[in-house]
Amino acid sequence: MKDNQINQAFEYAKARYADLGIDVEKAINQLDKISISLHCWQADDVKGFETIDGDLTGGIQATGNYPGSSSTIEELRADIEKVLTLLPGRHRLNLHAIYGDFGGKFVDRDQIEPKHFQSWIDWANKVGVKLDFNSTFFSHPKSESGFTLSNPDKGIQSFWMEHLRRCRKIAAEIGRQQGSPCIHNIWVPDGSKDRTVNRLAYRTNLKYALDTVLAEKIDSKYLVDCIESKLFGLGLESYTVGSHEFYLGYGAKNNMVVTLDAGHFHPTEVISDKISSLLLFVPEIMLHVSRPVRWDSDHVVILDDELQHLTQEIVRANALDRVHIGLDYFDASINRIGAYVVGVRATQKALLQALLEPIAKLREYEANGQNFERMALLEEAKSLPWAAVYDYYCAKNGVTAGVDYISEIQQYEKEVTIKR
Ligand code: RNT
Ligand code: ZN
Repeated sequence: MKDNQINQAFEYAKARYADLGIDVEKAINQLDKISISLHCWQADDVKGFETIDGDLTGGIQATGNYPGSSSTIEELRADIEKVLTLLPGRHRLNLHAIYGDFGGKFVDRDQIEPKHFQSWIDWANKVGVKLDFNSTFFSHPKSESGFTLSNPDKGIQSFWMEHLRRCRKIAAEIGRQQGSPCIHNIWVPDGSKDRTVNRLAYRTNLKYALDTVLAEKIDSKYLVDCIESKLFGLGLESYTVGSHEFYLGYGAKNNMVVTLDAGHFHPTEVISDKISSLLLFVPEIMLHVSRPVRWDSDHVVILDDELQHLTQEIVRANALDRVHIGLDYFDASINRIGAYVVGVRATQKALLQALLEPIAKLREYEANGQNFERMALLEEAKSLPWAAVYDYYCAKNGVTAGVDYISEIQQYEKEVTIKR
């Protein structure tokens, strides 16, 4: 896009919004403060860098075989650096424990240490991103029975408890070195394909494992743990130990951050409506912004209605400082750099629209019982020139605006990823 087009459109947008009493510069400044946590696993279809090759398990699946996936730490870092050049704002990178720098050696999950992530910390510091972390309870022989932390076999359960313990230490060390708490997400795939007669037993085991490991207090200056529920997984359709009720109860009781993954609920159930409830009962929320499509919970995020409802709920609740926004999807059927950029930009656009909402007027209408007026203004707000504000925000940050990032990604594909 040409600079003068961007500027002209922005001036027009600014005036249109000013007529509604909205300050676009303020909205841009608010948007600029929101760091989105990019999931490292879109770059390589959730493979990671453990030396033992195995399939992706745990009821999740990346379908497609588009060429150019990263397969080394260097390639993955280069891809993320490329992605960051195409995004306005400062963002975070969300690592999984299997993405450690293991130096070509096999290091089992109950043996990992902060030193395996030191090169990540150094890299992140160099490129100016903060890191978040996830323990990895899938794609491992000891998770094949379907049960990790909830396993009735004490040996297997304690193996995973040790993994969790070590992941918390690693995340805390990341947080200490980066001077910003590292958010550590706990998701276990535990569940069963068919009906179980031991629902309570597995949940009791999971609660015991979490209670025991989380009892080891770590300063929240360094580490913030969060817990993620799910409805079902592939091959784990009948029962999930860590259900929504389980973790909502656990989080409310223990004052913990709860993770809401947009793809982990019934097809017509949405996480946007959960924000205002959870905010009353848990300290903070972590989001895994994703896009469910039928059985899959992890399609690339696009600017759809639910994404807009989600960001509207966060902004309307004045909760930007209590909701952490991370992405979680994996699509192996398209250019993976493109998948990141589309998802982050969609999320930013949804946030910007929410920040530009004429909320005072809308609330005034609602208080007066003027429901037609509320509906009409909500409808009009959808087509206000927010895209011009986003393009301007990109340009101001020295980032390609509009469709131009498509050719930049094609170029990177030609020069880098296709040669892998
Ligand atoms: C799985 C969960 C979980 C994973 C990542 C890889 O359904 O959403 O967050 O996607 O940990
Ligand atoms: Zn998730």
